[in-house]
Amino acid sequence: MAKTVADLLVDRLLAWGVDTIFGLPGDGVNGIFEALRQRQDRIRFIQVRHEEAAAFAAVGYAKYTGRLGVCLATSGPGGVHLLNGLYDAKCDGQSVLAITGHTFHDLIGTHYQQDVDLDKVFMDVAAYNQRVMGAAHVVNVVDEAIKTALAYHTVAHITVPKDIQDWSASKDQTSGANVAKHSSVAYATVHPVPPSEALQAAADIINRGSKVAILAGRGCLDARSEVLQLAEIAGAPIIKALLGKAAVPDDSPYTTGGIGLLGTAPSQDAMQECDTLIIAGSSFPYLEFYPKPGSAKTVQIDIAATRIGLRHPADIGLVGDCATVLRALIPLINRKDDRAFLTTSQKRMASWRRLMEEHGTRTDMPMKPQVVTYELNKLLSPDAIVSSDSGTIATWTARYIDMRADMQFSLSGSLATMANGLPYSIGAAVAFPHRQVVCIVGDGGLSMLMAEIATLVKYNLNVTVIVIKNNLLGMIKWEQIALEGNPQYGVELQPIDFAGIAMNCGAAGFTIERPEDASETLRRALAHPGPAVVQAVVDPNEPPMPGRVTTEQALKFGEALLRGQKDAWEVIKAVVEDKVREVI
Ligand SMILES: Cc1ncc(C[n+]2csc(CCOP(=O)(O)OP(=O)(O)O)c2C)c(N)n1
Ligand SMILES: [Mg+2]
Repeated sequence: MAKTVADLLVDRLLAWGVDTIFGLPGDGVNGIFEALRQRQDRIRFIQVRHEEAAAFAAVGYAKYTGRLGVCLATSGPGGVHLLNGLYDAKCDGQSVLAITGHTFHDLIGTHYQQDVDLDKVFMDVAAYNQRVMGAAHVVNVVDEAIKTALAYHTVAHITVPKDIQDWSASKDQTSGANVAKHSSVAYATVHPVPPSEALQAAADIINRGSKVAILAGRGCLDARSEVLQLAEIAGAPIIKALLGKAAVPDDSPYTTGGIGLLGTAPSQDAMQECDTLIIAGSSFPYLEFYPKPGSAKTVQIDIAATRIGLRHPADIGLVGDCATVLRALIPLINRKDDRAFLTTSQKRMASWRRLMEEHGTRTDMPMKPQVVTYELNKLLSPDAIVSSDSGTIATWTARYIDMRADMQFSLSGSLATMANGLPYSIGAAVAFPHRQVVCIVGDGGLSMLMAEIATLVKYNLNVTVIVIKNNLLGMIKWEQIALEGNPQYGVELQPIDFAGIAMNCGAAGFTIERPEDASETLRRALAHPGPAVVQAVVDPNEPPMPGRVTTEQALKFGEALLRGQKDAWEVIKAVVEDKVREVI
């Protein structure tokens, strides 16, 4: 029997090495599902409960494996549901291929059922975006889509009208111009090496600096030893953007941890005091955390030429991947004898760690959220894969979960969406069934895609979900109070029994309410074979204070309290207690 367009599509995915697809079926992709059914021994279909989760799972898969993530959704609503996850891929530079169906090819544009031109809908999110027109077209289009996603670390999308999926290759009308088998799966990666003059100019800047700092981002995830070597030679503290959290381990004496509102005070101090900054593989977005323009000479390394000078004026840009560029740059750098800048950072980091320990070991009731991440940190495996969501949980995760050995971490960095954490962990656990996978999420974020707990159960994925339950869209509460000076509004959540939901889905469910139970319950949950959900009931008034509070933030805080913030006294108490702990 001649192959259908769908057969050709799936065979070509196989030829590219695709072995996993996340998605949800529908009548607009039934042809593709039949092709997948026939090849299920070679390509896994992971069925999720919401297409947004399929796209997030594909992003998680791409982030943790470095491979192409693939998601599949039906025409119309299924495709529309993918959108948020695809933007997450685009914003965080992940190679993701989205495949969707369309309505019958000869009814497109006639208000027929599910007649949504997803290729038009995805025009902004997808760097490659095509409608398949027949059997002679599909292979070429798949090749180009995958090459674009891989080469530009971004999103590609192909949509196939449902009837065309069933068209037989032998009956296809080909144009005379298309030569069969002209396109291939050969893929060559780009390895630019900057010219030696640029490397020397960058080295001169670094050699002249007396307070050198490194901002390491996602681009350094594969350049750990090079970044550490550079830090050692240049006597430079390594400040980590959140997506670069796993670039160097947190127990390294060279790192001051994260930067930004959820970062550390020593990172912020190093950033403000340095006279030379090396930005390596990061486009950390918050401009106010960089040194004042003009105050630090800056060398920037990035794989994308367009990102040089994007957030902070660069004196020299070096285009290439961080490992390659650093290997070429390091021999040109003189070892700095003056280690004062580094040792100051190290001393500050030691007191920051004491402060974190102080917060993490609090015994108050209601339990402080930091207690959960502090205890969890001690229990994670040296190769654990951790994901998180946007919210105050990102702060507790950023500050308390240390990267060690081969651990990996991600969240939605530039899109900063909620609800990605659980699906990311699906992508991770499918790719690495024998590693510990943990997601740390908020009650707001988890409730958005809560049905994916059933996906964990369906595939018996070894994922531990830690939900920090403050019955709040906590981050927004604190933004309203501390950044806007307004009393909180619209942020309270109807409480959900997540442990009960988990058990009703067939997963294990645990609850922690008391700090003294945290360690033991987390240990049991992590040891549970298969999916487990731990709900940790925490103090809704614990603020995710920045490492350094600005006067403006303090004033806004006061303003909100005066203007009728509810539980004002509880809020003041929590903030004052945190502040007192900082100074004693
Ligand atoms: C999809 C989406 N909607 C809204 C927001 C805005 N937002 C950012 S954090 C947050 C609150 C998150 O609440 P929760 O998951 O409970 O975490 P918490 O802050 O309470 O720790 C909201 C609403 C967002 N980032 N993404
Ligand atoms: Mg919450």
